[in-house]
Amino acid sequence: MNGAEWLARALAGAGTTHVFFVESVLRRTLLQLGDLGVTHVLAHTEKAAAYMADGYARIARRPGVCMAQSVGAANLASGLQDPYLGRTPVIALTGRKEPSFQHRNSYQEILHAPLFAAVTKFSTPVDSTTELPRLLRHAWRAALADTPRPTHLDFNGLQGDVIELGQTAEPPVIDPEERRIPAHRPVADPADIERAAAVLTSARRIVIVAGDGAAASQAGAEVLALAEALDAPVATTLGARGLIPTRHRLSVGVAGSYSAPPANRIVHGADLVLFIGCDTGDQVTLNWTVPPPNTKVVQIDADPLEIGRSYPNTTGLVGDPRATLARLNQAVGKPARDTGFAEEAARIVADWRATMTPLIESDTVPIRVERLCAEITRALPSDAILVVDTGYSGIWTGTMIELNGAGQTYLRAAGSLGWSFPASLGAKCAAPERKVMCFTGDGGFYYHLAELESARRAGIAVAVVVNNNSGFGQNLTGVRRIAGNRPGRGEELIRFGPTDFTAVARSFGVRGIRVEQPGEIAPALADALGANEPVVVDVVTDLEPRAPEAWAPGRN
Ligand SMILES: Cc1ncc(C[n+]2csc(CCOP(=O)(O)OP(=O)(O)O)c2C)c(N)n1
Repeated sequence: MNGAEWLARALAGAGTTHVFFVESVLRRTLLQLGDLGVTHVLAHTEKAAAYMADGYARIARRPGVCMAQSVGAANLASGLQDPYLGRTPVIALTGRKEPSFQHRNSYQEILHAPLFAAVTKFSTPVDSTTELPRLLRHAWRAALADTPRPTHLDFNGLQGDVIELGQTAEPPVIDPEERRIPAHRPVADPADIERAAAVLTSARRIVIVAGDGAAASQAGAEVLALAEALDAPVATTLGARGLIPTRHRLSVGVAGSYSAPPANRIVHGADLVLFIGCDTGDQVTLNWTVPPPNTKVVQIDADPLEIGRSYPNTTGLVGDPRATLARLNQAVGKPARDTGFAEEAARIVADWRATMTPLIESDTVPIRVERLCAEITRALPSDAILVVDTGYSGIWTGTMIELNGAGQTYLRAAGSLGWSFPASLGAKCAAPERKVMCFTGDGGFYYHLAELESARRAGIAVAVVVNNNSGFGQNLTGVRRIAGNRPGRGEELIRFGPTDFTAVARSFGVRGIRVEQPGEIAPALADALGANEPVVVDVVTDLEPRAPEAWAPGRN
């Protein structure tokens, strides 16, 4: 068969239900995919197509595929930064002009390899169709292996057409076993498990910090079982928000720089920290101050390179978090525990929650974001997917929205402003039966407004909640710090709007609901979540209120 048919059959056979692209690329393949029942979602920018594939992959737990022609490759590569940092298996397919066009000032084309080097685990040209099966299988395997991350195939032909037209005799199969994230579940060495169990049971003030790797491993039940056995409070990374029920007596919330005060205070007060599938990077550790650098650590990670990366005093367990925890839980058993630390942690959390109650219940106008978050908690169905943007959108939702730890999924941007709206569209494609809500600031929403048209055309029913405060709210604090205290100075760097996003939505044929009064939030959310079409809920808020601020060592 020709390369187009091979590729379409191989992708469909691997369980791919949607691909995301910008014309003009792999036209024959896309038509074949359509014939095989795979939906091709035409996006308006390559970056959005990459984000859609990212959201898709995280929910489908299989690689997400995005495509662009040669001139779109740079845009597509820029969209891979977030899945690279977020550890998502996205497979990028690009066209590249034929060898006879190289090194002679070709129109529209620069070297692709350097663009993809920083944002992929594996990137290679595909020069002939006979090489396509081997290289796609490798790109697929590499995207899923160990730490999942994007991979890239650069097809011969401006639109990949040379590869589409050539012939291959290989069967159109990527992997005889359909693999999902995590592709493998190795269990740590039994001797290491016994050693870790002994270290854990002999420590008194233990805190668990569960990370995105624990979420990817779907280790929530095992984390909770160990926490209960050890009476250990559980903090999470932002990406693992909702791994355990956020209202559980042992849940202390998100730790690090995007957090409310309790978690950092409690992690900092521990004698021993158990990191589970957690990268110990600057965000979750508040620049390696929470916990302090010489803290005693036990760490479970599928990637041996992560063990002790930032905390040298570490006992390591190399293995899949869920599979390894299942054994560790057996080894730990039900030891007698001093419940003092867990009780102290619960008091810190309860005291903080009490300070938030008036804001959560606030009836003031402009609407308080704490109130908006509380209404979202009430509105989210028990199996909803919440996709959130970076910056304040991450902090507000990660500190103020409660999740049930049993069916609800929280996806967050790994740092790129604007990621959440296209990613939420991909997430909905992967789980049409679940309700998907996107939470974004107006600054984030502006990036990919054009995808409102894609959502309407493709019938992707996402409820988009815009925290519309007419500016880059998160940056107000930083701008003031630089500009000094003169009223208004520096605000021109971060203010824009006001914009009525319901009018914007309507112009794309999408329904919008404007919310200006607190009492209007609940009916608007119910309406948007109940709809079988995309709906924009434009919530008018104020730039001024500050999101919860992380506790840092040395602070009261
Ligand atoms: C691609 C990119 N550019 C810039 C930033 C820096 N940044 C982080 S949050 C933020 C402001 C977010 O504003 P908005 O989405 O309106 O949310 P708000 O803070 O107002 O709630 C900016 C500019 C970023 N994270 N990503």
